[in-house]
Amino acid sequence: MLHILLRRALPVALAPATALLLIAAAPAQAAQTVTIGNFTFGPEALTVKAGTTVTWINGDDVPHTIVAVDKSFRSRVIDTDERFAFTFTKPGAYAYFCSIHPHMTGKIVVTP
Ligand SMILES: [Cu+2]
Repeated sequence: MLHILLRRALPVALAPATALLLIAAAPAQAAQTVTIGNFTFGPEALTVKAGTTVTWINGDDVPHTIVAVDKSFRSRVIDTDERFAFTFTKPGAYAYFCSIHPHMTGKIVVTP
């Protein structure tokens, strides 16, 4: 009986726990934040080292998305106070925009 309960509960319970562990395991300097406010990505351009996880937080009261021009990452629709995170492993310049409001643009520059 117990193993049946565990098999049902584990996939649901593990997903958020795993995400938290990954965030906790990352060095402090390997995390950067972009805040969305007033239909603007702030900072609009951000330079990080390869391996850095960038987290976008929607501070607006309307939903947004974060979509890479080269399609290397794409968020779901992010509502108010929701987040999207992506870890940049390859150096390069990654231009992105909001697919709902395409005039919203930003750039992540990844250095080796
Ligand atoms: Cu938007």
